[in-house]
Amino acid sequence: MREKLHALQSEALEMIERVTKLDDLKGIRVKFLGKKGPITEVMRGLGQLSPEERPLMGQLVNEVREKIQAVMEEKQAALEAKQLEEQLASEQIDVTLPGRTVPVGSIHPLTRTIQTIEDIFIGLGFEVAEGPEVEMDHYNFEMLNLPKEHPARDMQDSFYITEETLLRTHTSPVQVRTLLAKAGQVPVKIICPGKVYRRDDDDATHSHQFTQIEGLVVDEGIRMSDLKGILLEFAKEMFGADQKIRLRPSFFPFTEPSTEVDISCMICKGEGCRVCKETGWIEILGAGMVHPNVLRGAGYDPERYTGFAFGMGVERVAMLKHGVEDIRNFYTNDLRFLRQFSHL
Ligand code: FA5
Repeated sequence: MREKLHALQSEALEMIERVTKLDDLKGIRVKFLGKKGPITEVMRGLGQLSPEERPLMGQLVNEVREKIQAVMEEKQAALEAKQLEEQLASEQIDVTLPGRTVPVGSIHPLTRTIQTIEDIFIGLGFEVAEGPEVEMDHYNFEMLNLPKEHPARDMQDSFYITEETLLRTHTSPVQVRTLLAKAGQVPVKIICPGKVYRRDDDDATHSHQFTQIEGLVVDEGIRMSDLKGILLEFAKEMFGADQKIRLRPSFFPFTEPSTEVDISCMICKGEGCRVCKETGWIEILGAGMVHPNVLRGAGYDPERYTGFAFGMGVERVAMLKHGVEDIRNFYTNDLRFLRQFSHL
């Protein structure tokens, strides 16, 4: 038994000496010191020895086991150190390499235009309101003095979802929603940006889906001159101090009197071009004094309160501001176009 133990020790030490991988070292541990290994077997057999031999052999087994264990631990520490060294060498970082550039997106020019317009009106004391894009006929038309079968409904060719719901054709239903929510309180002074939808044929200045910003002011003593003053102030802040606006008489069922507002064309400086259809002016919004029927319908006494409202096309404003000749550029997501606005 003594010789067998010495032979086992030499065999184990020799194998440990030769091993180069941590996993193999684990295998050797199991082979020699595991539950089914030869050392455990010898320990189990100790009971069959004579009482004189038992303590001597017991001591020897322990010595052999401790020796193997000690050498093994030493080897394990050496192999782990070597592995760490190799890992560090292979993962070495060259800090002098140039960094990788991460492409950063930018805000869409229409979103930026909305933000700029919002900032201007917030500066003039307006609050920002919101309304749904899927709207009820009731708010989109009826409460705006456009009963069913009213011929002026043809001014805005609509996408109906059911007989009573449609994609809103303008942001004006938010006027009604705001007045109802305010329940007769004044002053009302809001703008509302949002997407609107019309069955218009797409061309350089028209899109079937576009963006409007509605404005509404209601209080005692609001006059047409307040509307003109606010819009001129907006035009100057948006386009420059020497900017001109032009009011043309128009018709909207929800305002009386009504007007369409043009801004001098910035692309051709009034000379006439494709965008302004050779007129030197470009229409950016419709406006007027809120019709008494609209005020009354929303619970405001038109004898006491008056107001003005406007609805502007954000794309038209962005086109003028940045000299964009075709509205479709905003929707085709050509990065070469969009990148021109990344600094805004
Ligand atoms: C209206 O939508 C009215 N709700 C505006 C209004 C509000 C009048 C409050 C009075 C009081 P209009 O259909 O003209 O009006 O559209 C308003 C603006 O939206 C236009 O001046 C134009 O700048 C823009 N616009 C209209 N149709 C299109 C289109 N298909 N594509 C891009 N912009 C458009």
